[in-house]
Amino acid sequence: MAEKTLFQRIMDGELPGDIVYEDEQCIVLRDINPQAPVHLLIIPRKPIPSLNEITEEDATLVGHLFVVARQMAEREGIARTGYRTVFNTGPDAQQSVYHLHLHLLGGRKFTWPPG
Ligand code: DGP
Repeated sequence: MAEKTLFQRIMDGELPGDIVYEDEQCIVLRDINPQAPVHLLIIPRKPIPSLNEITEEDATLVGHLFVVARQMAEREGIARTGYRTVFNTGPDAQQSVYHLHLHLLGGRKFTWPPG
């Protein structure tokens, strides 16, 4: 069997994690290495490695991750000022954990294009 990802181990209670929200489909953690005053990771319970592996069957789940991102943005007080949602996919995008996760970043002004 493939080794569990870090996020799977946090979800299974084997490692500590600052879980700020959870439901049947996903959990939300504070990023351990925040890149903005608000930096949350919205992680589906289903262990999909990256956006490269999603299928039509995952469409509702991926939509749910964005609904949760919107709710978290409101809860964190960044909905009005703005925020960024990011899926890093693969080596060029610096994906480091191969369990799909949506970054929600806010609380500061970002530049475009991203680095
Ligand atoms: P990515 O590079 O897109 O695969 O993002 C992985 C993120 O996971 C990165 O921003 C750092 C974060 N991270 C790594 N280890 C841990 C951990 O043990 N706990 C939490 N909460 N976040 C972690």
